[in-house]
Amino acid sequence: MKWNLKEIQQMNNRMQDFQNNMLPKFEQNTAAFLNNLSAEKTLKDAMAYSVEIGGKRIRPLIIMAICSFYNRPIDNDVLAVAGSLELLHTYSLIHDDLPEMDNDDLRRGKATNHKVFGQAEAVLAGDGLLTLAFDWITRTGLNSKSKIDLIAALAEAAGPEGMVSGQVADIEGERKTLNLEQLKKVHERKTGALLKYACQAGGILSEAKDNELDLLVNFGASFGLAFQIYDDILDVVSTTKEMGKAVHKDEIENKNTYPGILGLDGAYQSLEQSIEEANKILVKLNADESILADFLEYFKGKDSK
Ligand code: GRG
Repeated sequence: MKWNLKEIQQMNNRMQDFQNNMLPKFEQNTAAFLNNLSAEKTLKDAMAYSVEIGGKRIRPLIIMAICSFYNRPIDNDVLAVAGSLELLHTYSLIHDDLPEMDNDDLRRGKATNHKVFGQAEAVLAGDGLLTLAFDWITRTGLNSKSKIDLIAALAEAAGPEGMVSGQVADIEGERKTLNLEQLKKVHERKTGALLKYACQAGGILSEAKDNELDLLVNFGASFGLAFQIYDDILDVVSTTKEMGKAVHKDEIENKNTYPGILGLDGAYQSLEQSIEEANKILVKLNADESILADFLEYFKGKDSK
């Protein structure tokens, strides 16, 4: 397979239409909610800065795609739940970029939060976004069960049983050489947990049946794994300009990665396997020809093996 970054990053037309349709509503709603926040000006500015400088919005798009698959209208409740996940994800990026963690100057093509607002403000902007994420779910017009299910699932995904532990394991892993199973476990929590939650949230909002919710969560897990492998591959094969963040850091910092353990070809093979797993789950959901299948195109060049 000859992987061409430009082609890999090209979405197909249906996905492009979906994004053109969904993202303006999402951005408008999220910005309006943030703007209405009654908080210290610097805090509000720092929070809005990192959310509004962009990002692919993959997690909210997954939520909206699952709702669309179930013909659940993309109303203000869906937009709030999708927005709340982007707030939480953005908090994790702000904290990850801090000097005490990954020490990055560039994120989403712009200066990182602490470079613009200072370290204390960046920590607090992250704290604000994390807390606000849960607040936005409580303020929806959803029924109590859906709200509690969403809050519980988000807390599990983002908290010490999910992303936070993944981040700790990742930092500690830098001092040792991990095997593939150990690396997979780190990433299931660090990157996979929020992507799994995105699928779960879409299912909860759409009142999917229990067996379908299970399949959606499994899809999220395979998608999350593919997402991380792809992120590792892009760190090797892409440029800072293309990515909007520093690249080649994994090798310089001796990080445990899929290309590091398996070689670049091996990493591509693993990526392919995860995509196939995810696609098999979509078949079980009768969703393999739906917009959800287009998310898998995100990882593929047009000249796939
Ligand atoms: C600080 C608790 C805590 C967790 C940080 C998100 C994270 C955990 C670390 C980021 C480091 C990293 C590069 C992870 C790999 C995959 C990943 C989560 C990439 C960033 O997500 P994208 O690609 O970013 O969706 P955008 O900017 O498009 O939203």
